[in-house]
Formats: sequence, structure tokens, C-alpha cells
Amino acid sequence: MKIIDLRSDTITLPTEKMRQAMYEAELGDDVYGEDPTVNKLEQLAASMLKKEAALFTSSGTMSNLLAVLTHTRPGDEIILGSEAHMFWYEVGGAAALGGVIMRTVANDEYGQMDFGAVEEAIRSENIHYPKTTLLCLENTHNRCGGTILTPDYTSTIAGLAHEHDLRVHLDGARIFNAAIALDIPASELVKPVDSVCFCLSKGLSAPVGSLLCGTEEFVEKARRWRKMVGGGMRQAGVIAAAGIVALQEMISRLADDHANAKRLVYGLSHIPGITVWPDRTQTNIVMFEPPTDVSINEFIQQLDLRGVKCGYRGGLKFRAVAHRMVTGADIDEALERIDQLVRELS
Ligand code: TLP
Repeated sequence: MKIIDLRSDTITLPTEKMRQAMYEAELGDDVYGEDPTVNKLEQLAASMLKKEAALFTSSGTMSNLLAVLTHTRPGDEIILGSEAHMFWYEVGGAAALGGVIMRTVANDEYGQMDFGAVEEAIRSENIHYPKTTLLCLENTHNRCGGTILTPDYTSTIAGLAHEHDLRVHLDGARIFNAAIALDIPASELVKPVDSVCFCLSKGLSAPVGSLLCGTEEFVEKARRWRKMVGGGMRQAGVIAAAGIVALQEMISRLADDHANAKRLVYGLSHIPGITVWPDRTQTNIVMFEPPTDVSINEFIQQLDLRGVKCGYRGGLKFRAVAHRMVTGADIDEALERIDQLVRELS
């Protein structure tokens, strides 16, 4: 039986071309700034996002942490969405290592925060209060099912933050998914923010890595923080080489993943009792709930036994992610297996 793994786009393996590029990569010691392949990747990332500079890091989690460390001081308060990846899945690093308070503002089902609620959460000047210094956004929004923040939304909320003297960081782990879905350059989506990170190791299929982009000054400081947290890598060009291929060749194909996600959500919507939100399937992520009368534990177990791997998000929520290693035919097969399972369990 073929396993259809929809847990995450992080499971994508590097392409042949990436492996070849890794083998052939020109290398040097990146802590001295002498790895030509890392330098090339950083320049490429900065120019694609139209930011002054970029820093290669080992993961999205590290990039987000470095952004907090660079933009804030211990004791500051940062505002982020109640469903933010930085809040849920990054081990509380901003608080533990950055010493900041994480103040959450409700995310709506599209991953947006209400402008008024954000403004209300920003502290005024008062001897009793911590200083609010950073607003964090996420595009596409993971827990909200891959939903997109438009350039208009981003520029309004960033404008509001800037008026109050906050910096704005964007967790753009899947920013190229948003760009492809809207058919605009990613640089337009990140123009209003002070820093942005994106991942090479999700739909873009590189084995490792993330880029943190911003001004020269910001990146220089972030580079020192990266060293402090043990992220100064030496001949990192070996992995950066795959990242270059990811940026040069793998972005436009994200549209295939979006088509497969739509195929999946459409199919799921026709299975009696399954709940889906097709208008929120804007990129490669599909959230769904099995019929309320089936036992969740049994559903999880049976799904796994039938070779369909999905992420379980608590309550009734499941997440399925389309990526390069699942085809349209795999999606149809997964739908058939889920349909059969629901019929048996209902
Ligand atoms: N997300 C992973 C898991 O951590 C849940 C996934 O499978 O989706 N920001 C966002 C929006 C992310 O989705 C992720 C990874 C990260 C940051 C962290 O990236 P990594 O895994 O490189 O640390």
C-alpha cells in the first residue's frame, strides 16, 4: 500500500538538481563570511524580497527567534496573533531566550488581527508598563489553514504599528505560496515590514534552511545573535546550494500544490459528514473535521492504518498539506480511502 503523507510540506526531499548542486558547491568558512554559496543565497534572497540584506539560518524557528532578539530588549512586550506559529510551536523561545512578554491578539479565521484590537494592545507610556516594541504577522497563516494576508492588510496593520513606534516582523515561512496564489511578487507582500523570514525546506523542497531579511543594520545584528545561539555554520554552502535551486526553480511549481489542495478540499466536501472550509483553502493547506459521530481516536488510528498521514490539531481538527511528493492521483486515492473509512465508522 502506498503511504500518502499529507502531514506537512516539510517532508519533501531535495530534488536531483539540488543534490548535484550540493555536491558541486563552492565552499568556505561562513563565520568569516567566506562561503561564496551562502553569500550568493543571501544576496539572492535579499534581492527577491527587495530588502537590503539576508541571513541564512538553520530553520524558520531560528529566524523568528533572531528577529525577536534583534528587534527587542528583555522585558519588552511583543504582539502576535493568538494562532501564531511563533506562539504555538516555537517552544516559547521568544520568552525563554528573548525575555519578552508575548501578548496575543485574536486571529480571525483568515489569520488576520483586528486593527482596533491591535491598537488597544499597544501599551501607552506609563511607568508600570512594559514597552511594546514589536508586532509579528504570519503569511501564509499555518494554523488558519494556509490563508493569505494581502498587501493591503499588511500595509495597513504595519502602518498602524509604525505610527506607534513598533517594528514589524513577518513570519513568511510560506510567503512564496501567498505570492504564487495572488500572482504578485513576494516583495510586494513584504514591503511594509521591517523584517521577514521564509523557509526553503517546505514546499520549495530544500533539505534545510531559512532566510531572515531586513536592513543591513538589522541583519548585521541578527548575525551576532545567530552566533550566540550557536547557529554560525562553517561550510554551510553545502546546504545553501540546495536553497539556491529552491529559489531559482521551485517557486512557480507551488501552484501545483495549490491545485492539489483545492482538489482535496473539493473531494472532502463531498464526503458526507466531513466539514471543510473551501474559501479558506487559499494555498496548500487543507483543514478538515471528520463527522462528529465518529470516535476521534479510531479515526486517527484507522487513517494511519490505511496509509493516509494527516496532522491532528486537537478537538476535531485535522490538517492535510499538499506538496511536491503527492500527485493528483495520490489525492484521489487519499479521498477514496477517507471516504471508505467514514462510511465504515459512521
Ligand atoms: N511549521 C511546521 C511545524 O512546526 C508545525 C509545519 O509542519 O507546518 N513559521 C511557520 C508559519 C511554520 O509553519 C513553521 C513550520 C515555522 C515557522 C518553523 O519552521 P522550521 O520548522 O524550519 O523551524
